[in-house]
Amino acid sequence: MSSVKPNQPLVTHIFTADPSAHVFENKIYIYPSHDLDHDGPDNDNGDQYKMEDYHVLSLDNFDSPAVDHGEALHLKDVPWASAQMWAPDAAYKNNQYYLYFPARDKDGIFRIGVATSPTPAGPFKAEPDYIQGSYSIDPAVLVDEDDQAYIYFGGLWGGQLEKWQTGTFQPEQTEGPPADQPAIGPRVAKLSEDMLSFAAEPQEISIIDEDGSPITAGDEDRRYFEGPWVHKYNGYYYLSYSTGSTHKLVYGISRSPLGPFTFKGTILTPVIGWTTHHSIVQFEDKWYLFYHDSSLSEGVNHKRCVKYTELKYNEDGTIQTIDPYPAGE
Ligand code: FUB
Repeated sequence: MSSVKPNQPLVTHIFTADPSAHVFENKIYIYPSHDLDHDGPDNDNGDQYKMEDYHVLSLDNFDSPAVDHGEALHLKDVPWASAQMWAPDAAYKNNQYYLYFPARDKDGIFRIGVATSPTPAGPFKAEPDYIQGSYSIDPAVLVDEDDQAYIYFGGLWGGQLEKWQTGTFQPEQTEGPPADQPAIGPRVAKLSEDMLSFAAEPQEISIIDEDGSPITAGDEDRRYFEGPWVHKYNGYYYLSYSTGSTHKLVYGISRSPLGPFTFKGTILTPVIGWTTHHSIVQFEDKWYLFYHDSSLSEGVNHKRCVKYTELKYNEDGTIQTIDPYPAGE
């Protein structure tokens, strides 16, 4: 097996997407979605993303090959779920590893579940029910320096966040707010000490511009779409996410894990394929962006591959914009 290279697929024997990377036990563990190869419909509802299981990948370091640890959790072993195991994340606390994942429940509503394992590679055992009060997709968990864990989540369109604008599920509601009104924000909830439930009701996160005005729903270059990730750098919380219809990864910063987050700029310009989704992790003295594109399938939206590249900060703490296809590579 050859060592991984920046801007190249981490693995090619399966299609992978939505990489959540963490350093556990001095290695880099990556928790991706596992894209299925099929000829079904491709639409704005995300029906093409039919995933049924998770594989955990790991790297000893950036000079080593990527190891696939095999199936870590399958849909058939999640009692409450019926379909579409989308972008997961993992966390470590209480001497245990937790895998957070969205899936449709038996009524077709996206919920977020949790599964546990004594080891970072799994296999994971799912809790019997989804996290009460959870909804939508793309969980990302930050365990803060004081050990309080926060879960961020939410996605528009197929991720159903428009349907929760009143606080209860409105199946017919597909529209977001008018273009000049504040955009729908991602959600955040404190997790309980045992990491298995919400300690408080989820709150909507506000993303504002430098003048303090909310980013509006019509501002598709900056408004939240899906795929939240929160990391800390120099005392600031960085919330990064996908803009969906404009295909960028962008970010804002805050002094609080609950926001509001002030919009700062673009991390990654558009990749091959419709979706863009990422995580940011420090390994030794460098920072890395894990992301995906559809290059391995020459552009098929639901046949994606996970990649990484180095991420650099400017002296003022802003992030340098990354071109996923640098000249000469
Ligand atoms: O992989 C399925 C969905 O596509 C994810 O949940 C979204 O973030 C997008 O990448």
